[in-house]
Amino acid sequence: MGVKIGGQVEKVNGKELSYSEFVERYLVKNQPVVLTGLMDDWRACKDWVTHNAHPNLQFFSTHFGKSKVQVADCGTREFTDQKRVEMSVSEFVKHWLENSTKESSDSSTSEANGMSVLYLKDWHFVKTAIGVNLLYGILDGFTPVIDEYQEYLAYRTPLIFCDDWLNLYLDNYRMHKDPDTYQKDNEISCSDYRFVYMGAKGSWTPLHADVFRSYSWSANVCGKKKWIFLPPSQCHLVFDRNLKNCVYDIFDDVSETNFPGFKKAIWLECTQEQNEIIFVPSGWYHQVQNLWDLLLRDYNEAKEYIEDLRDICDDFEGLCQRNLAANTGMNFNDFFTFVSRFTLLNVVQLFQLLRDSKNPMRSSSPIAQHLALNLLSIRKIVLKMKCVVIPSGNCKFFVDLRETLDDPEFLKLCMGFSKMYGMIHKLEKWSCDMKKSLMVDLEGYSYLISTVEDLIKLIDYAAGKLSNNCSEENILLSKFDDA
Ligand SMILES: O=C(O)CCC(=O)C(=O)O
Repeated sequence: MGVKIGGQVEKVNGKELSYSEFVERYLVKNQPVVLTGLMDDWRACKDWVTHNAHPNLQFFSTHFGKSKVQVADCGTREFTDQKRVEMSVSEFVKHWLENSTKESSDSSTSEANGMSVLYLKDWHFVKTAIGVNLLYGILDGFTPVIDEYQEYLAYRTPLIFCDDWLNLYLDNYRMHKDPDTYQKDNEISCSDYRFVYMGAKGSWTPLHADVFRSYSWSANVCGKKKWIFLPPSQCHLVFDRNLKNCVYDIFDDVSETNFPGFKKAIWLECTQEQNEIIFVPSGWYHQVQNLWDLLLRDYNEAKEYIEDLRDICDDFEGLCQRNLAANTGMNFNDFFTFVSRFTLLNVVQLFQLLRDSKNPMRSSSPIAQHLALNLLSIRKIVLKMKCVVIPSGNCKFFVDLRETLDDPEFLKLCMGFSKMYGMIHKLEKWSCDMKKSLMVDLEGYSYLISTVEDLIKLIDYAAGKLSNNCSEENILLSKFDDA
């Protein structure tokens, strides 16, 4: 069954796109785009690529050879993903070089030779570049690499992608500490969402939408990639009749009986060239094929199995929550804490702005609009969480606003958040005395957030404050009313 391509993803010069244009044209409309011109000064583009535009595998072996990484075997399916194995970067590079030699000597593909195409995935490069060097420095009694790579900034996040709550949060808080699996500083299980991917021609990623239905961006440092996208409005078409199993490989022979909607799907396509960045909007399903060597960044059966487990398991919900945390980095409780803290961050910054009497435009300034829009988006998500029934024994949400304000980790998060928003909106010296802000503005307010309703109440309280300070034309407030 062929794949119907309805169009190409738009390509624009990132240097000529302002933050507000990006927000208006792509982020709010939730549309993909390829951006050029945003990687000019990246160290990765220099160090990781040879002068004849091949991946500099030697560089990786020499500098990160001992780093442990996850590698997907692209020829072997395991549940909804490819089978993963763990190996060192040196082992991965060795496999790559052996395969490419065989391929060029007999001019057939490695898969035809029965060799698997391996794809290094989800390498937490930013977090581990430091950790790895510290670790090996200690083990080997060897230090030069530490000094070099503690400072190693492989790339600079383009301004339009700086508003990144997940990574900001994970830089300040460790997400999920499951006592059974938690290993401090384990470079494979460390949680952040800044990955390097590295794979030879023929490596690929099965159809999926991104974790937490977040949006993401992906920069191609070397080689060429083909992306195929399906908008959220058509996602039901790649699921089976029960909306449970999703198509794994859209280029495989997809069974019409199992996936009756598949042939109706209309896809967007794009070839991502070297030094281009792709914006992957929220909830869009995508499949990715590597066309050259590059670097970057059944449920039905399972259902019966799950029902069996439910019967024999003493703490089925607890097990589900542990699995959720193991697979996505957050369980329901972690996610609630995450959104509660970000609600507080946005509220603090908004109150600070409203109090700034020197700025008469304060409530309609771009930064206030941005913060209000954030709160509005959180509110919509939290409203959906109201419908999720989690037995109370397994889900004790609890954020004490007063305690949070005394928490040095939260203070660091708040400073990072202020800095990020100051940068995005080009405000010099934008900072916020968060404790003062909240102590004054939340006086008399209940400090405990233990339910979804408490969080909605806090957001509405902030919206109320905003409306007292707002000019009539503030359209954001009317959106709160509609929410
Ligand atoms: O580049 C790839 O192979 C996959 C990237 C991807 O799908 C993602 O980051 O969500």
